[in-house]
Amino acid sequence: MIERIHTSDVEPDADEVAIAGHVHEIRDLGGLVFLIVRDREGLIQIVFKEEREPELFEAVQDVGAEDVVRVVGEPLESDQAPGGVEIAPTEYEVIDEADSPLPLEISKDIEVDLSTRLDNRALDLRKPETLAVFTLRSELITAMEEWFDDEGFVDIKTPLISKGGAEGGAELFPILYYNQDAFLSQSPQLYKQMLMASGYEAVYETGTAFRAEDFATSRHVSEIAMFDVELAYIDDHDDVMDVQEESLRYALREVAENAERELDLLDVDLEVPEDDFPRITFDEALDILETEYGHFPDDPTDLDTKGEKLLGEHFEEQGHPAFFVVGYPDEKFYYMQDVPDDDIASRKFDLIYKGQELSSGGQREHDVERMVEEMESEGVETANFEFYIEALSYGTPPHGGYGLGIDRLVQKVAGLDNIKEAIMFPRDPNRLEP
Ligand code: ATP
Ligand code: AMO
Repeated sequence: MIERIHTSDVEPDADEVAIAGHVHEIRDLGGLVFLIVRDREGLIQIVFKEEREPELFEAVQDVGAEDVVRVVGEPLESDQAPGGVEIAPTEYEVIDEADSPLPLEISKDIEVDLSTRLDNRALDLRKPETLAVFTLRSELITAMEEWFDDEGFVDIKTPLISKGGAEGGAELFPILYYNQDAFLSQSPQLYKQMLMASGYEAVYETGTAFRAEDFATSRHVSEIAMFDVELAYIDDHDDVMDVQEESLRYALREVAENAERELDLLDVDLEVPEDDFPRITFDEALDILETEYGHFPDDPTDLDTKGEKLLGEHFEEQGHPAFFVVGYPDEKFYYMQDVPDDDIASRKFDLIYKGQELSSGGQREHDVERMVEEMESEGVETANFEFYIEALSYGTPPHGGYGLGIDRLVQKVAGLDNIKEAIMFPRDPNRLEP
């Protein structure tokens, strides 16, 4: 490895250090050149003085923005340098030169539209604020996985290529699989459930789901990072919500504690929801919208974007950034348990976080006879689901689970306007590269 330390580890008055990174900024003041060098952990100032180091001073005249350089030198305390320390160089080397002009400014705080940023994503990803989003994202996923590992959940991987859709209705991307038609997976749901029948008891997957929806919103993408969970021997869907609530609280707490620098860079004051997440029925949700906001969703069986936002405001005012809506009347999917005489229409729930749906889940139907009846009444072609129906027919414990959109979680935690900012190389109906 090339010898170097991170800029954040440079202490004033330490012995000679070596750092390496991209040239973030160049300030030429005549007999004095300031280079601000950027690595993954931050920025550091290097001061080249003509009088003190004439040869290096001469060499640095040719430096360009975003060149990759390595500098060896003595760290000195300095009030005017970012981080309070600067380096007086004894060695300076350009490792690789950057072409110029750059299609996107990295160091200057210029508003650039999202589409230009995404067209030049590799450069945009260099910006400290963009990097902060992905450091935060990594922290969130690691924390989430840590919680499930500690609780004894099994880390699984389900196939991304399948013969049919998980939920039938949603749009699928067709692919050619050797000489037969297949689809990109829309959800690991059926496989998670099969694993419950197989006795795995509690599983999680950090995976990918594909949705061929034709959207133009700030919260939809075609390739989604999905955090899926399934657990067996539940009493009811409240057990599933408990798991989701505790794991999310833990992940947010970890990020609040470990990603202070990133939250600062993004100007986010992250509130960890320590109180129980409110759990309201769908009818109660409609009631709040109607009486408090005079809002009636167009489709009375679903919450619309505005409805979610208004409910988000309602609960945020009471100190609850996250809450569950339980029992959607339109979503008695064949796999959702529909308990006779239950006061809850179906055992499905959504988690709304900061005014946006973050996850969907519920208690599943584990009684195969009832499920097949439901499928037939919904007009689902049971022949396409033989593998699933069969897997569940040899004894299946009561179970439930959910899928959480990781990109939406990152979007909300990092305070981003658009979900695509939370994805390194996002896919939407109009974007297939980079
Ligand atoms: P899921 O599809 O998993 O339920 P979702 O958040 O996409 O998650 P939807 O029920 O599809 O949930 O959509 C929720 C809301 O998002 C809709 O009520 C609608 O207001 C809005 N929405 C969805 N698709 C579009 C679209 N193409 N254009 C504008 N708004 C949309
Ligand atoms: P659902 O279809 O609601 O549920 O998806 C779960 C969560 O995934 C996210 N999501 C999306 N994010 C970005 N762009 C999209 N196009 C998109 N579609 C969905 C949302 C959503 O809440 N099988 C069930 C889960 C389960 O019950 O286990 C499912 O996939 O955050």
